Amino acid sequence: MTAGDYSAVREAIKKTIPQSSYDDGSAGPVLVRLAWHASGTYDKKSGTGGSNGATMRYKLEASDEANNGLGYAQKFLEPIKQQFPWISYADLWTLAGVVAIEYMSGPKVDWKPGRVDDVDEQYVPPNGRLPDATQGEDHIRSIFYRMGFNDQEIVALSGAHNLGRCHGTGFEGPWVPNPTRFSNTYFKLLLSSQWYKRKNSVGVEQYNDEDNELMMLPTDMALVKDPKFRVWVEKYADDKDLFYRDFAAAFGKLLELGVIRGPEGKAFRQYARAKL
Ligand code: DDH
Repeated sequence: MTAGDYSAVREAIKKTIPQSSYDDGSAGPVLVRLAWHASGTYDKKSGTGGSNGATMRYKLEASDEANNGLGYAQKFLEPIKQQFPWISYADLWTLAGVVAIEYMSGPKVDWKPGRVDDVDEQYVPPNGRLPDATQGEDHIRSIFYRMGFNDQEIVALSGAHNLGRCHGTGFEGPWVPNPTRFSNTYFKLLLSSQWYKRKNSVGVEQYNDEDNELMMLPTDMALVKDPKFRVWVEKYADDKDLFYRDFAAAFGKLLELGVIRGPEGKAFRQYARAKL
């Protein structure tokens, strides 16, 4: 096995995506969420957080409530790490998100290797940097502006809720009827369905369609309530190609947040960067 053979790693990731006894028969959505949460801790002002370092391996970050359920994703990837010990966890987790999106018929997302794992525990970002689903547009903006995204990119990224479901964070259910196929259905449903605020089986408030089969989070509903976000929801509901292009660009940017690269593309260790 040649070190640096990322296409072999991609193949191994593809093989691990079908999981007959997990969720909707697919590890794909949870792998996408792992890549996102590993990256979404970035703070552009301090330059801390982000995917470099795979700091979710540390207890502090793993125990952030927002990361509930991501142990499954890490477990699915562990045999691949054993098979290809030369790849860093930080590269593996981000690559798995990219491979999963494409596998589920989403767009190709640019991905570069070079992230490193050997960061000191003191550089683990604090809890609370990921979005809280019970909140609205102001919160969404403060979280994503902190990472360096604009309104259009926020809406594009939110389209990842075409995938997967809620389970284990208090919210319940999938956003779309086919949660293992990437598409712009989420945006279409946001606009076309009637959404009713209801308490789910554990008493948490969420939005459900008439039959209680599909759901939206309060933060998802904020995208149609806020006029500046709504413009983009409408565009992406209308134009799947535009959504795919914008999603690929924004997701690629997300995975690179905080990854400062040297001349050969190798990422600097976070502690080196924090001293800059
Ligand atoms: Fe999300 N997300 N997400 N999300 N997300 C959940 C599931 C998934 C928020 C909250 C939740 C993004 C943005 C936001 C995915 C990808 C992305 C769940 C349910 C909650 C809660 C978890 C569970 O119960 O298991 C909030 C709030 C936001 C926000 O923007 C305000 C973004 C940007 C992405 C992305 O990938 C770019 C995916 C995929 C899932 C499905 C996971 C699964 O296991 O299935």
